[in-house]
Order: sequence, then structure tokens, then C-alpha cells
Amino acid sequence: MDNKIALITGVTGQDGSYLSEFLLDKGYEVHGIIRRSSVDYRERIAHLEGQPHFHLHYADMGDSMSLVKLVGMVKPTEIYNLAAQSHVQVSFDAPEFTADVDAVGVLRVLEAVRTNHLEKTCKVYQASTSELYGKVEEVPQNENTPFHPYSPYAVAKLYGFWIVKEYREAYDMFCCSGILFNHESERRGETFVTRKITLAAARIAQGKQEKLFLGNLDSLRDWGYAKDYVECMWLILQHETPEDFVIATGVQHSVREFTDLAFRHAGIELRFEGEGINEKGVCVKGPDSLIGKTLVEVSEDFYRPTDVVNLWGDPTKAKAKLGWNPAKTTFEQLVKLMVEHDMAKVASEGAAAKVTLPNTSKREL
Ligand code: NAP
Ligand code: G4F
Repeated sequence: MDNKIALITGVTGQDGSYLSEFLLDKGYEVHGIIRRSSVDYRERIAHLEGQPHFHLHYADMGDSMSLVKLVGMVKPTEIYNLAAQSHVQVSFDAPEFTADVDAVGVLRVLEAVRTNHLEKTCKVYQASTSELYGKVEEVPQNENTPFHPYSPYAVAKLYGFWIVKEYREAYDMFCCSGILFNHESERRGETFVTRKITLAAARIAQGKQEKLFLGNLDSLRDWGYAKDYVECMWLILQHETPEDFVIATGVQHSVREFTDLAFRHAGIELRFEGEGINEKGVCVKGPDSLIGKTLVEVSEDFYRPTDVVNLWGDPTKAKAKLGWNPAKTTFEQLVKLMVEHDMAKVASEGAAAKVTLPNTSKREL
């Protein structure tokens, strides 16, 4: 294909920023959708602004007209629909908004393609999720595992998955879902558990925070590196036939293991004692001032009404059909790169950035 024009919804997010870099390197003209907000939050893509092949446009997943107009103007050859209210806990607090953006939003994108008669020239990638497996019915999970969504977020994303499949079958559109398991990075939002942990480990190691409060430490995730996962989004659209793929590392760890390793990289060894809500992480090695102190505590505030606790993906199909390598960045490398990034970030923030209140507030998620 000579004409490579990508439209990315969710361009300001973790994945949108890495995907933009990836597609620009491949010679694409990249268009991104941003929404109006009272503070301009474009930190993740600031380095791309001003590049001749990178363009930003105002639109909103809740506004069909803006999407129809934009798709008609840009005439993309590939749409990557990454925009979403992507926080599972927030979906319990704002279920209707989550449904509008994460479910109906997908329909709006597909209809924008049809309204502009681009069905035969524009492929669509949908950012689907391992949360669809929810209260898991099989471990590990693959493309044939039954779905059992277990949060308003997952229920909304399930609609997105099925409407994409429906448009593929009804209108012969090249539209596919990537069922991506958790992927993290130094650009991960600060209220997702991995980034919350790496930032807290860095702050505690540098005397800028006293304690880290977490929810369910037993929860298991298959964590990969976001930079590796955006390649897969592109590979899915380059495959000869439109199909859905599970994207995962095939390796599973608990929140406790992530915490333990992150603190080690920050120079602190923890011993976990107690159980459930009474579990604590006590410093047994590290700076003298921290030895014997409880640095990690469990708080009920971070438990969810229903929690997904056993995600473990089987990436066999993606390996075989897309030639994708799920082992490019290991769990150990991922934790290390995130902590190293946050140690430098916290060091550069200066003493004024000290977190004086422990993060027990629900706002911390
Ligand atoms: P993220 O960092 O939270 O980014 C979400 C993006 O969606 C942001 O650019 C956000 O814009 C945009 N957005 C939200 N509501 C919007 C609206 N009404 N109109 C236009 N844009 C809107 O998420 P991510 O981690 O990059 O994930 C990307 C996608 O993959 C999401 O759909 C997520 O649900 C899905 N997913 C993620 C993972 C993961 O582990 N990261 C795994 C599976 C699936 P603002 O910057 O303005 O908020
Ligand atoms: O980091 P999390 O908030 O991510 P979660 O819920 O798995 O969702 C992420 O991954 C999905 C893919 O499976 C995406 F679809 C979704 O958009 C998002 O990117 O929580 C991970 C686990 C949960 O079981 C949670 O209960 O960590 C547990 N957890 C324990 N303490 C915590 C905390 N999660 C958060 N956010 N904060 C805590 O203090």
C-alpha cells in the first residue's frame, strides 16, 4: 500500500503515544484525535508535535458528528480505536460515561467509516481487553476462552468486541480486535497499580513518601511492555484476513511480586507478613532510616466491588500467525525500566514534591 494514513483515537494515552512513534517510523501520515480539556495534557506526545507527518484534531468519542467529519476529511487507510475510559475502578464510579465511550464509541467509529463509504479502503483496529475474561472460566486464556466480564468497563468493552465482529461479518469490513492483556511502561497512568507502585517505591526510597497503600495483593496479571504491544496492533491490520488475537506474554505474576521487585530495584528489601487486609510489607534491607518500618499496607479503599484476579494469556496464535515475539521484554526488565524511570523523575522533582499524606484516599485508586 502506497498511501499509509493512520487515524488514532486515544493518541494522548500510553498506547497512542507509542503507536504514533511506531507508525511515523514506518512512514505513515499520522492523525490523532484529542479532546478539549481545561488543562492541556499532551505530555506523552509533546515530542511529536510539530513533526510534518503528525497532525492533531479535536473530536470526541461521545460526538458522532465530530468523528464522521474527521474520518471524511482524513480518509484514513487504518483506524486504531484506542480511546477509552480505561480505568476499571473508575468504571464503577462512572458506568454510564464508560458505556458511552467504550461501547457506543466503537459503534460511532465504525459508522463514521460506513457513512464516508470507506469500508473497502479503511481497516479498523479495536483496543479490546483481557478484562473480557473477567471471572475467568479457563486458565490460561486464549481466543476460544468464554468471556465473563466482571466490571462496567469490561461489559462496555464486550459490546465493542461484538460490534466489531458484527460489522466484519455484516458489511465485510476489515475490522479486528486485539485482546490485549495488561501492558505497562514508564508512560503508564499513575493510578494503575504498576505505576502507582514504581512511583511510590521511588518516592519512599528518596524520603518523599512514607507508605504505599494497595488493595488486593494476590491479584494475578500477565504484564507486558506497551512498546512491544503496539507493534502487534499494526501486525493485526497487516494480516491477510481480519481476525481477533490474544496479545500477552504468557507469564503471570501477583501484585505482591510486582511490589517486591519494584522496591528491590529502588534499593529496598521488603518482608511481607500477615494476611489479607492485615498484610504489611516491612523494610528489612535498605537505607538505615527505613529498616523495620512498614512501607506497604493493604487498604480496603482499593478493593473493587468485583475484581478480576487471574489473568494469564496464551499468545500462541499471535506468535504463529503474526510472527510476534511475546518475550521481547521480560517482566524483570519491565519492572526495572519503570523503576529506573521513576527514580530519575522523583529525583528531578525536588523536595517540594514530598507526598505528605498517605495515599489512602479513594482518589488515588
Ligand atoms: P489510556 O492511557 O487511559 O488512554 C486513553 C485515551 O483515550 C486517552 O488518550 C484519552 O484522552 C482518550 N479518551 C478517553 N475518553 C475519550 C473521549 N471521550 N474522546 C476522545 N478520547 C478519549 O489507555 P491506554 O493504556 O493507552 O489503553 C489504550 C486502549 O487499550 C484503551 O482503549 C484501553 O481500554 C485498552 N487496553 C489497555 C490495556 C493496558 O493494559 N494498557 C489492556 C487492554 C486494553 P485524554 O488524554 O484526553 O484523557
Ligand atoms: O493496574 P490495574 O488498575 O489494572 P486492571 O484493572 O487490570 O486494568 C488494566 O488492564 C486491563 C487489561 O486487563 C485494561 F483493559 C484496562 O484498561 C487497564 O489498563 O489493576 C490491576 C490489579 C487489579 O486486580 C486490582 O484490584 O491490581 C489490583 N490492585 C491492587 N491494589 C490495584 C491496587 N489496582 C489499582 N489500580 N490500585 C491499587 O492500589
